Amino acid sequence: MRTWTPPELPELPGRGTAPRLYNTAKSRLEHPAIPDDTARLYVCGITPYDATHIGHAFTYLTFDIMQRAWIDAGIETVYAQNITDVDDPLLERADATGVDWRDLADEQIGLFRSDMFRMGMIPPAHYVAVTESIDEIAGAVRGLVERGFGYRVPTEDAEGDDIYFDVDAASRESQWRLGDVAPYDRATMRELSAERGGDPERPGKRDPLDPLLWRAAREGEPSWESPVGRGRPGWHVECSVIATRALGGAFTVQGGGTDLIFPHHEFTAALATALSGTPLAHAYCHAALVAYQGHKMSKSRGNLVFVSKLLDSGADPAAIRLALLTHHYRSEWEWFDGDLATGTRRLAAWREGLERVSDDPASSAAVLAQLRAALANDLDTPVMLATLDAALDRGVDDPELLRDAVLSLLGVKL
Ligand code: 5CA
Ligand code: ZN
Repeated sequence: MRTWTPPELPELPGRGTAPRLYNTAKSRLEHPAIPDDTARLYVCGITPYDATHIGHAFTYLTFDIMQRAWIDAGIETVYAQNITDVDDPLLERADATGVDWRDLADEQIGLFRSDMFRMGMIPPAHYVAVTESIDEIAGAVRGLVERGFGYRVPTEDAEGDDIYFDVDAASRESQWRLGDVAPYDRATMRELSAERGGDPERPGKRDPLDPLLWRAAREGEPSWESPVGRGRPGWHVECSVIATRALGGAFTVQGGGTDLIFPHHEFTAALATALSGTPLAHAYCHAALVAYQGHKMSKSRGNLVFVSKLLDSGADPAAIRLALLTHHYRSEWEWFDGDLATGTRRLAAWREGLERVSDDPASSAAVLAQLRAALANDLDTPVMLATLDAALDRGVDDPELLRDAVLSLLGVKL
């Protein structure tokens, strides 16, 4: 899929260090392996309807900042992202609004692309829609069945069978174990599975947690002919296939919001490992969920604040970035309508600070070193913002250097 024009990334003198990151799978901070000095990052992309809300923006900004940290440390990055452009909630929305699901997806992908461009996000090198990858995904489902990790469940409302992943077989016969990614007990997993697209109650499954690999064609639903029957892919196998085709196995970071830890990232890892014998990623990093009006900002609840609406009403993208970067990516927080004004005030103060003539200016080189240290410490953007507040309040000796540093490391144009 077409992406968007990359932002300007000025080169800075010297070098940062590769960031220490919190790996959900290990529940600890670590430096994920970066073989060949190339960090490979996969971030789960949107299901294209109701995009782009502030929660989405916070997640994509987290991984934009992660890449800026790697780039500043002299590490090459390869970034891949998918688009879940055929999925139950998208189809339901298209039905409910009388729009063709493809038109809804296209329109929303266009809107997301324009939001990402306006927000100055680094675009993925591989931007792949599920509908562009059906053959490869169906091939992977066939491979899983052939290896004894997939089984058929008869359907009442379709001609063919649905196909499920056998969690127990994979736990016994592959390198993956249930819980390798998600630090939850089984009861929690079962609850989350029911909440997040799984079907623990479905009769005929070997284990309630077994996730869908292939859904046989139903009347009125999109479907494709394939070696595993006519139908469409399940969610997790889509990301396993798109990620490993773009980045290979054992890539650096698999990312997304914390709502994807289970079942999605647990099972994308399981399926990729069962298929290839190689773990999916070294680290699994997650952005905390943004709330609004007391609840997680979510399409299903409808409590959404759209980036495009803020931008169209005149918000400076740099002010939106600052409003988001006030929060560390691992702290849950709630968006308040006054947050944009706070970001706008900070941006104005920084712009003024760059012009300030001071007889005791802060050293821009020293500030850059502090910014790099905070960035390397699990992307500590609140500390970076506080550092800049103090320095720009005082005035700096080399405004050009600081302007470049803020643009390069935070994507904030002063
Ligand atoms: N298409 C799937 C991933 S394969 C999906 O989750 N799509 S999504 O449109 O629902 O979300 C896109 C990304 O935004 C995901 O990484 C998700 O974890 C993240 N996200 C969704 N809601 C929020 C929120 N309220 N706060 C932070 N991140 C969120
Ligand atoms: Zn995904």
